[in-house]
Amino acid sequence: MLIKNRPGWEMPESQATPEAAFLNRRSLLGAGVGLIASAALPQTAGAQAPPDPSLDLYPAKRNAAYTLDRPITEQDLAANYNNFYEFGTSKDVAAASKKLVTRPWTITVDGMVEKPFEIGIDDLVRKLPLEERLYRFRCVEAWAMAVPWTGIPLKDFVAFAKPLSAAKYIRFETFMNPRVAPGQSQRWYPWPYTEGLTIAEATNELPLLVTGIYGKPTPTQHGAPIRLITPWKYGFKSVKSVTKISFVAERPKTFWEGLQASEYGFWANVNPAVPHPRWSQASEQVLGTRERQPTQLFNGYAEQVAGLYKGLEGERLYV
Ligand SMILES: Nc1nc2c(c(=O)[nH]1)N[C@H]1C(S)=C(S)[C@@H](COP(=O)(O)O)O[C@H]1N2
Ligand SMILES: [Mo]
Repeated sequence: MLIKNRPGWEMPESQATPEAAFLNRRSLLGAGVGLIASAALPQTAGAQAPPDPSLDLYPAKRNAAYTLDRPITEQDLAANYNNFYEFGTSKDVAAASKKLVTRPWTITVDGMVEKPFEIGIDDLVRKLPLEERLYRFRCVEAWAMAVPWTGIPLKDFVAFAKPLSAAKYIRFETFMNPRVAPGQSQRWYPWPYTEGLTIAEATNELPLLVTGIYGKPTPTQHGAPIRLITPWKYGFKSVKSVTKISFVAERPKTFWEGLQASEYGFWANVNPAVPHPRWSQASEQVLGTRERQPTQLFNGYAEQVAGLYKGLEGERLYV
């Protein structure tokens, strides 16, 4: 039995007052750490890493259908306050994440599809069009941001993958390499990180397979070279650095469910009225401000997604 000082799944940052977390962040930036995280920096550890081969695709055309009710979060703030447990349980993982080598990067598509296949990231981003969207983002820890993501609408990817009608869920899996990601040596976590959506959720207009942020290929700490973004769900659903996408019949068991199912469920839809067992979800700390804003049902995206949950009222939809 492993003895641990501080179980990672307690999401320690959420125990601090949001204000304290914010002030930490400011001193961090004051020390110049923000510079390390610039999206333009090469993503391999070597000094002379080649430029990102997808650079010419940025900035992608913005989809004007998605507008914000708040200012865009400052790029350096978003890039230096991350959850990426593969590289540590603090928010300060940007530098450590630079060890992740994102080229070549192959995504395996398997399970219930007409024909399983593998595709390289650079083939994928040239096969399916990228677009930019401004989305709110809400972590289960009750901090929030608003950023311009660039990516492929997940429904376009699903059509491309040609699932069989028996497929009911999609399972996403992060890379596994403890030599690069020291957090993965901590054996009490159910690595690799996995997440899942129903096919109905995945083919809704909102989820994006994100390859870029702030008009550039995403830096490693945001989940390069490709991650999921589901803006109506708590942030832990938005799995980073995906290497495998499987179409399956059964609901997949996710990383956070494996750690603490009572606190981090499969659905994880944002709802101000349903508290996390250890804190309220009624309001959120907006990164870069001293304000708390009221949390919105489905993080403000009820119009797009509320219909997905008709008939599922017996499920734990909001944890
Ligand atoms: N593979 C992986 N994906 C992950 C996580 C993680 O630790 N590992 N953290 C999740 C959580 S809790 C949040 S809030 C978001 C944070 O995304 P950001 O760092 O780009 O803001 O990533 C999610 N995706
Ligand atoms: Mo999160």
